[in-house]
Amino acid sequence: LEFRFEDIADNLVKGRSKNVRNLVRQALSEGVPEEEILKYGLLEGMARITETYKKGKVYVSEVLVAVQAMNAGVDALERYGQPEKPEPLGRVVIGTVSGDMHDIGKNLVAMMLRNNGFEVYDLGVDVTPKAFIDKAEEVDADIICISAMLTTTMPNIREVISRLVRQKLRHKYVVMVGGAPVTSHYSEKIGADYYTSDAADAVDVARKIMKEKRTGENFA
Ligand code: B12
Repeated sequence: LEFRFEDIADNLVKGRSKNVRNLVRQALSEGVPEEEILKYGLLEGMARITETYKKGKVYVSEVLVAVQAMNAGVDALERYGQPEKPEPLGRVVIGTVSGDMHDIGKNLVAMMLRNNGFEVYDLGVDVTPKAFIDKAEEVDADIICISAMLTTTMPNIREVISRLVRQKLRHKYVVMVGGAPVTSHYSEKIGADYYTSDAADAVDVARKIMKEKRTGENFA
């Protein structure tokens, strides 16, 4: 059977994880670029379920099974990544802030970074400032990526930064922030280093950060 993006989106909306996983694998084996599978298949499906949810036409439980199917698809994409892993481009600690359970966007950022040569430590959701920092110290991270999806949890990004400052560790890490309610203005206001609006930009910025870091070290 010929592969169609439509089938991925459709199965995602219906929460059919197994079908989504198989379709993603099929697409990959047929050489369909990862970004296209993500954009026209998985994200298209997410956009549709979000739309119907907003109109009150489906229950949260149905959104949750769709989210599971989304994660199954992302997982299939991720496992396809190159097996021979050379020296990582950089180390990233990523998570969603305290009180916040949203992880789809954060997972995408983690996956894209991983598939682009970064070593990624994903702490999951509801991550305390202490947990972010302890992990960064433990793995000698270069970048701390913080996600927040609610206006009520967005201030918790600032808590991570304040704690870094208090522990006199702010200079050691580049802080990149994102999530639906976050803006570049807010990012600046709370003293983060970078804001990016999507996973692809996050990769570009992370690459740039590492390039600057290496150049800096050469001159130091
Ligand atoms: C799916 C969803 C849920 C799922 C989450 C499942 C999961 N595992 O993630 C469930 C049903 C559990 C849920 C619960 C809630 N939700 Co909700 N949810 C959404 C929804 C529909 C989609 C979010 C999503 O995944 N989008 C797809 C991804 C790909 O996009 P993204 O997350 O924005 O990520 C991209 C960028 O933002 C960026 N990015 C994200 N993180 C990071 C991090 C870094 C470092 C970088 C660089 C970039 C980056 O890159 C990503 C990829 O390109 C949004 C609506 C919306 N329009 O956003 C509401 C939404 C976020 N939820 C909302 C609310 C209110 C809630 C609840 C409080 C509802 C309730 N009354 O119970 C609870 C809160 C639970 C909690 N404590 O966290 C509101 C938030 C309003 C606000 N301004 O605060 C929204 C906006 C819906 C709305 N319009 O009311 N939700």
